[in-house]
Formats: sequence, C-alpha cells, structure tokens
Amino acid sequence: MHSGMMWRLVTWTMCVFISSQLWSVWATAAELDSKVKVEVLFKPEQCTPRSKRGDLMNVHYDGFLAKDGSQFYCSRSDKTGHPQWFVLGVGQVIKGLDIGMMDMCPGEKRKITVPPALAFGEKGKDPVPPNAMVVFEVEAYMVSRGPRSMEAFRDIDRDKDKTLTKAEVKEHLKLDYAKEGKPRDDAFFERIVADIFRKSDNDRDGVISTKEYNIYEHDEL
Ligand SMILES: [Ca+2]
Ligand SMILES: [Ca+2]
Repeated sequence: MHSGMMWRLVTWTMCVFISSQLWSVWATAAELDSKVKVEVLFKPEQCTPRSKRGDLMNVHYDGFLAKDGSQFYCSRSDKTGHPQWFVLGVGQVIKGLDIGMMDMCPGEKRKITVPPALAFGEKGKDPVPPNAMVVFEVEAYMVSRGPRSMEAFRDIDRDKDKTLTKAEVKEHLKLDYAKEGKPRDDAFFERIVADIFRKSDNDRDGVISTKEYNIYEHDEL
C-alpha cells in the first residue's frame, strides 16, 4: 500500500470542464469527476521559473492506481530510465498531467490525482483498468523557458538556417543546465536530445523545422 495517507500538505483543486456540455450538469456528480487534484509535496524557496503552456519540461513521474495504490508506471525504472521530456499543455501527456503540472518550478514535487476522463478514460490503457482514477507523483527537474516562440527558436538556431540540428539543441540544453547550476555529462544530453527529436522531428529528416518547433503557432504568433 502506498503511503498516500501520510501527506499533510496544502491542497487545492482546479476545476476543469471536460467539455462545454458539462455546463448543463454543473454542480452535479459530473463536476466532482472532472477535477484534477494537486497537492504540493515540496516547493523550493526559490520557485522559478514557473511552468506554463508550451514550456519544455523535464520530469520524473510515477503513476499509481488510486483504488489500491499499486504502481503502474515509474519513469525511474522505465526502460529509458531518465526523466521524461515533453511540452506542457499540448497533449504530449495525459490531460490531467497537462493541467496538474502548470505553474510548477524546477525542484518542485507534486501529487496529482486525475479522474479517468482526464487520464485513460473508459477503456483504460494496459495495465490501467477501465474508468480508473490515477495518482501521479511528479518531480520537475527542468522548466525550459517557453513558450516555443520564434525568439526562442532563433536563440537555439545558432547558424540561422531556420532548422535546429541535434548539435544546436544539445548546446542550448547544456547552457540551460549550466545556468541552473546542474551540469551533466555528455551521455545525459545525448539521451535528452534523442528524446526531443523522437517527439518533435515529425518528418524524421534529422532536423527540427520552424513548423515542427512552433507546434501551436496559432495562438503564439
Ligand atoms: Ca540551425
Ligand atoms: Ca524535421
């Protein structure tokens, strides 16, 4: 059994509407089902930068079933074995995590409880059973200043050829980590770059184009 009952921490909830239809059943059971619950387990004194939509985040997260505390996912023991990189707020992780990891700073730890509709839904996803409430323990390692603006792109694109090579992305990450006082070895960055390209280099031509980079240009440009 997971030690979920041990936490005595500030709790707040964010009300999330799954769809506009829910307005008609507001304040009914559906409302309770649609909430993501966020508990802050640890917050550094210097809590900046705070994550927002479009930021690149590097996070360790472990997933548990709410009903019995059994663990179904652990990024530490996952085959890749390193913190996961993703862009916040754009559907690269389940909806409940996109919501629950907003406004989070490097070093912060949270427990995020997600109703099935914002997690794996009616069908579930093996080994998560259908209609399962899930709990994630997340720890943010890096919040890379976003959003993915063209200013940031130009910053990374050192030779100004409007594409990002692996070398350019790696250099940028190294600078980011150095700024945070967290230098890492080369293999660490190699893995992160591979992960980023796997998620962002959609046409697999080995570089990230402006289009591939600026994935939500409609509300940023
Ligand atoms: Ca370039
Ligand atoms: Ca590409």
